[in-house]
Amino acid sequence: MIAVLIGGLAGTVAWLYARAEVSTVGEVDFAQRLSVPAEAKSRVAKDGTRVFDLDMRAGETEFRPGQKTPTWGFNGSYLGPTLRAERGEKVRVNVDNGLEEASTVHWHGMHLPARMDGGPHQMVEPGGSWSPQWKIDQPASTLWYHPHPHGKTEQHVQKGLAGMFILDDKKAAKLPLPDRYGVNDVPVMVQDVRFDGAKFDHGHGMMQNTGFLGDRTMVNGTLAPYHQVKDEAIRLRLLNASTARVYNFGFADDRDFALVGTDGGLLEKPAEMNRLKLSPGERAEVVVRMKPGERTVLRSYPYEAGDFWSNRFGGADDSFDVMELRADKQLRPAPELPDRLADRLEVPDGKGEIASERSFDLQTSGINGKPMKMDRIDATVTRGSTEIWNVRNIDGTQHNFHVHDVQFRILELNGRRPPEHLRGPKDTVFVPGGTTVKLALSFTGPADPDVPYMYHCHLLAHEDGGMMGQFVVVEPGQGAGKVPGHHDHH
Ligand SMILES: [Cu+2]
Repeated sequence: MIAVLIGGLAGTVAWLYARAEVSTVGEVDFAQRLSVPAEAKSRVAKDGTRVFDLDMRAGETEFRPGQKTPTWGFNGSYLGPTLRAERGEKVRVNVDNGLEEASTVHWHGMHLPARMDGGPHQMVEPGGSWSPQWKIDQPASTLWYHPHPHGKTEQHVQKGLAGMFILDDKKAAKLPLPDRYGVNDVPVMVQDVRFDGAKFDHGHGMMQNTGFLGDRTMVNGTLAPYHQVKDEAIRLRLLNASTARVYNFGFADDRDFALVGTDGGLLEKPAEMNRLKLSPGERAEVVVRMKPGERTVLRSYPYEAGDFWSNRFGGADDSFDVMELRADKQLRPAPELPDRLADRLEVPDGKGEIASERSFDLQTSGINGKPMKMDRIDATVTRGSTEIWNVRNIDGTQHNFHVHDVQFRILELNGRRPPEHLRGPKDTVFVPGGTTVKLALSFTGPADPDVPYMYHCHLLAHEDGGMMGQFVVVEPGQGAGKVPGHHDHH
């Protein structure tokens, strides 16, 4: 009897194991032109502030002909326009919530005051509005925006609420990098999806401990996309906008590409590579060179996630044909990349005074053994100080770590200097099983003892489940204030 049960269980596990691997390699027809999100319209107010309008709304999107999928979007039915501003500008975004439930808009990667951050303490009620404003004070970079309501972030992002926020600066604008938006400087927001008839199927698979894993990918909301390339070099602004899936990008012909930027801006110098891993929330700017008339496919390859179990049930064995690049018969010439992109990175190198060294142990059940609590401040940091944060995966499940408000430098990965793709400014870092990262972060303020910023796992089901903590930035000698436990949106 027991033997039959065990045999049956083993059979079920074997069946689930075989079924868990997903591949779309060689199966995608690339029949749809890549959709490029519009650049958001803005106006400049009398005081010089650049003003954007974003409204969250429900709608329907025809990803496949004749199939209307219920979705959410900003200023449209799915995803949102690309916001764009320059360093030194003041910006304001008028956010209107046209949904039937409360949500928020978080500016991922942005350095800004805590009450403008759009975390779970800045809920926007249905029919309500919110107008955060701040001054852009960080280098040119590829940031993004998405909701951050506590416990519901996965659902709100999956329904379609996400968009890019590109920052420019005068130094970066002078570099010979491809910069024609949508032509040779292209947002590539990658999401995995699964359909159940016309609808999205957001169910988590059996034994999948990282959250939702889809069976196919979209770029900017386009299934099976191709992009027509008109220049010898094209810059792709890669964003992993998936809720749990990690991508290991490369090209089907294994060509090299140049990594020029990470989450928070340009690297000191371009780095040639043929694989690049991005966990949810991470970005990378890469420049790919093309020859006239050729085609190549952006692919996601299997990677090592730690153990056998994570590899199969965490999606690391999966592979996807993500997007095809099709070069015109004649291409506009593009200059070689410069040897240097930035004089110095605006992230601390860990060599100056360190005010505090902290540990963050990651487990699905919570960070440092505690699930998120809205009225508990987990860390109080002093404005103007630099800290070292040691982040450790202690449960073997794949996680990553995202810190609001700051860009950090990864000093060490498992005790060693990190590889090139982790040497730029970062706000999110992949921390698979058995991994420790040592980060240097500077908190430049402003101080606000009453409103916290978040740090959390950006695998959204983990974040929603409590893998999140809160920190406040205070003036020297000041303590943390009181943070409300509940938002008043009943
Ligand atoms: Cu996690």
